[in-house]
Amino acid sequence: MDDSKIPNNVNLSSDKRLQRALEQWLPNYLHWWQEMGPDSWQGSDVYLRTAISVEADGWAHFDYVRMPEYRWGIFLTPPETGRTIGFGDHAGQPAWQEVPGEFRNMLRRIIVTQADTEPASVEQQRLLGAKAPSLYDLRNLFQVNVEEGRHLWAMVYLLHSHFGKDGREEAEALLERRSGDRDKPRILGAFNQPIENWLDFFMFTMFTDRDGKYQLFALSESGFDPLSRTCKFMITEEAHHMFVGETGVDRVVQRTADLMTKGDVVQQGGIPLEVIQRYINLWFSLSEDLFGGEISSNAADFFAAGLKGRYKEAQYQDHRALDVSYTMQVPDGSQLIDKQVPLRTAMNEVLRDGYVEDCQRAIDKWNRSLERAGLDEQLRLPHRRFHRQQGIYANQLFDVEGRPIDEATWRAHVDEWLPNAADRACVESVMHPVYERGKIANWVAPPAKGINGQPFDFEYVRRS
Ligand code: BYC
Ligand code: FE
Ligand code: FE
Repeated sequence: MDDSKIPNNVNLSSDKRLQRALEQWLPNYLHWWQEMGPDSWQGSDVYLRTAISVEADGWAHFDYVRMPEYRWGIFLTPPETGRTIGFGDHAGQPAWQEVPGEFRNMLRRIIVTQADTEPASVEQQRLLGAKAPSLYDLRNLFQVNVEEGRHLWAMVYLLHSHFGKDGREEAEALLERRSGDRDKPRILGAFNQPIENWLDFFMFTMFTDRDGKYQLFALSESGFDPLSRTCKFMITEEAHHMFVGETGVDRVVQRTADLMTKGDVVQQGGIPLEVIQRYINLWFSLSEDLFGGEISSNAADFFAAGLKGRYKEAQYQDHRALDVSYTMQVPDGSQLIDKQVPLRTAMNEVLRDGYVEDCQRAIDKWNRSLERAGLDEQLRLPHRRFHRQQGIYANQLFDVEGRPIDEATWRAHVDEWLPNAADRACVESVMHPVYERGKIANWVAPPAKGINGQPFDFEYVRRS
């Protein structure tokens, strides 16, 4: 059995055609990684975890690795015997091991959309290594990057193994689109936004990777069993990405709070709290758009087909979601009116509800850091209608409280609500790289502990 090129737990060597197809995709992937992956650090030894199995205890192995030599593998959680479809029109029927013909296009589209976000995020984060606040943070960036690369592998495996020629073409196209490119952009909005600095990065891993968590949970309910099993394992890796974001923002807040108690934050080389707030407003709203429209026939079709469920579907009694409605506030001229819509068409909004609650939990945590520093100031989530570019609120303007406003009001206040040119310049001006062991940039507090039981002053990256 030769699984040496592509580590896997799917017995790849038993399917020679598939193995050959993936081995042909591998050099194209590596070429993409060299071109669009982390800039400058490819020859350095990085203290990384590599997935080696799916066992709950000990699926990861930590060691120094050069990123191009990272073993990107294909890991699905073990099959559950007798698994049935958990929701929708086919609830109770055996889960599909092969793609059901009638849902082939829908399923391919879901998988391609999921897949596209993974390399996009690596592209967006490509230049951050030049300005890392510490070796600890630099290592976390690269950990996130190689795992997003592995998530691309996870989806490409599904495309190659279940979608024939179209699947192989889609896998090639995933290496051809580029984040932010005018002619061949990535599919979803937030994945074409620039991540210019480490505050963007912490916000992205907090808010955008957290969309990933909710989407992966919804897909892990899928009646298409291989998709369910691959997403279940991706979720275990995703936890670290959100940890990087949530604790990253918290550490910026802690440092800012500390500087606030001593004097002027900008003069001391920190990031003012109102700037942090505006970055929250930006990345939260961009990430909310990733859930799609509030009222969506696609979402209803995905649910009916049994392809995409709700977050932890088992928490619900009724898995058909027929003859039930969901009430949402819908724009009607310059007013908002309550409207009842069929629950199946509201599935994007149901998923977003859980997401907003989860984000609020993190905000509360950051506010406790402000309280501990003895400050009265608080951070907050903007209203979900604020700054939306998808869905029913996209064609209207709303303030951070969610009140409808006119364009003149928007223009008068936008610089208070979203990062303005001065904010970006301010953040950029404090982003000096710190590559010395145990040292950290001035604008962020050190983490409470290191990675895998190592201290903060561990040599997480050995520069080549
Ligand atoms: N930007 O019916 P609608 C992650 C399009 S993140 C651009 O309202 P639907 C990760 C939509 O495609 C998780 N276009 O939406 C995080 C449709 O287009 P067509 C990624 C958008 O289909 C960090 C039209 O608008 N996974 O893993 O119900 C780092 C009307 O759409 C956007 C997934 O997204 C947008 N934001 O829902 C690394 C899971 N939103 O048909 C990784 C798979 C909507 O008119 N995707 N549109 O051409 C899905 O389940 C759904 O496609 C969506 C959209 C939830 C994204
Ligand atoms: Fe991912
Ligand atoms: Fe992620």
